[in-house]
Amino acid sequence: MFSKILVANRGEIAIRVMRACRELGIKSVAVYSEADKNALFTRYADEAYEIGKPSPSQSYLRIDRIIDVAEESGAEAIHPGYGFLAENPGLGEECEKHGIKLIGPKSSVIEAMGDKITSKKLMKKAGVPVIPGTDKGVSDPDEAAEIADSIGYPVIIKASAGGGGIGMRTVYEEDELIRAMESTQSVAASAFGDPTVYIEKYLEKPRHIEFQVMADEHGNVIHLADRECSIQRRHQKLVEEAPSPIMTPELRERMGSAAVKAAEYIGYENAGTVEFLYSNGDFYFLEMNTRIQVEHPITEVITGVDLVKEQIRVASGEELSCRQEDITIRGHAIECRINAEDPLSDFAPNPGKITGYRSPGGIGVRVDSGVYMNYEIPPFYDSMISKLIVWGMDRQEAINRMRRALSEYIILGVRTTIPFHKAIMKNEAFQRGELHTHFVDEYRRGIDAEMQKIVKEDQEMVERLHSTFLPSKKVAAISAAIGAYMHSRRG
Ligand code: MV4
Repeated sequence: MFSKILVANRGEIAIRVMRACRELGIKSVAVYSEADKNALFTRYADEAYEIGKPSPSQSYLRIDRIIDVAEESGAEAIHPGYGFLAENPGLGEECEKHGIKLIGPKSSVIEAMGDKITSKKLMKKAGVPVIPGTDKGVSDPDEAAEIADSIGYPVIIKASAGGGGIGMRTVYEEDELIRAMESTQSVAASAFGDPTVYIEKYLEKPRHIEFQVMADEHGNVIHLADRECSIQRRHQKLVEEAPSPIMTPELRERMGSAAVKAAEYIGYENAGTVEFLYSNGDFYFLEMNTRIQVEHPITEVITGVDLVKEQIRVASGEELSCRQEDITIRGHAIECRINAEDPLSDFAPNPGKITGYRSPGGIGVRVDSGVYMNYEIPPFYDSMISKLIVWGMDRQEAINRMRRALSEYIILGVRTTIPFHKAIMKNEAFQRGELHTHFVDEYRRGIDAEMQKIVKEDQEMVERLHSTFLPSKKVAAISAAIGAYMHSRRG
């Protein structure tokens, strides 16, 4: 087992990884940008090193500096978290050159899954269902028209180097096809430096259902069930739940076996996610994410498996701590991503100082967060500041518990997505589990109206809170100082 791990990330995920390290008796090393001097994760780490300017390209993406810190501090392994370098094959290659273990799959596998045509081809060969269409680049307009005709409109043009929704266009009739191809090619060329596009049948209102997989370096692969991530906006997930409301033991068996087959076929190691689109009873491979994901806690909550500890164990060469038969699902979990964004102004980022903070608790509630009272959220990074995760015996209890936890959550000083989540939890279609990837667009008017009401009530509440509990600035300053101290205390 490793004795020291460098965490090449920031915010809540850096803390999540360091928590696993601490439980395993492993020292943790933080690397941080100038903008993150006062961030919680730099205090939580056993050692912390500044590596550059706020801009990610000058700090969190600097493979050379991160490797230097690993060598200087004597870290034997690097955990990349999600985002930043997590799916950059270059990090693994450099680690290998310096005799450092990267906690993740092999670079060649990350690279193969990063190219959508390559991954689709591999999955088809592995016998995993893929969306009808091509698994090769298409550039000839006549050929494109023929393909679209044979699969039937609507179709979708996708960039092979794309992902996360950039470089995609839907086409409803032949007239639009050529123009859509040209525009997708040019977007792909400028965004990814690769103009290759392919064509698929467009599924109109699919569900996004993904499977967590875990593989060791001895050929053992298991899945840890499903998550439904259909509640998203502009390809940013907002609410995730496990299991999917439509899952049955039979469907889980079929989709889970496909996910395991996918991972086995490509020689996968460590934690990964196989994404599917589900439509009208059928499911199709979409993408594979070769990292630990933001929403991993809901899987931990229903399976009881600590995925980050498991990542560290298998990276050190140990076998998986459990077999497929040992994985059982208990109850239901929901995660709400709390972003410093104004949901009433088109989710505009709203960084700034957190002037008041009180996180929810009680039975079945987990908060994974990187913030504390009086912390200033820097404007340079993504706006997620906290994840609120709840568990219930069933979906209804989880929803009720999430509503209760959201009502306890106090964040002052910045606008957050909490009102959006309160509105979603109250939405009747959500409560019925009628989810699809266009849910937020479809119910936008109702959600907006509900949010207006909630924000107004919250403002009145804050005014009452100030007049009853915080009559003087001094009291607020003292409680802020205690809060910051408690959060930065070492174990
Ligand atoms: C699709 C699709 C419908 N049909 N492919 C969006 C992200 C990108 N990586 C793949 N995406 C989609 N591909 C076909 N053939 C709908 C989407 C899609 C989507 C997928 C997952 C989660 C959210 C989404 C939101 C809009 C569109």
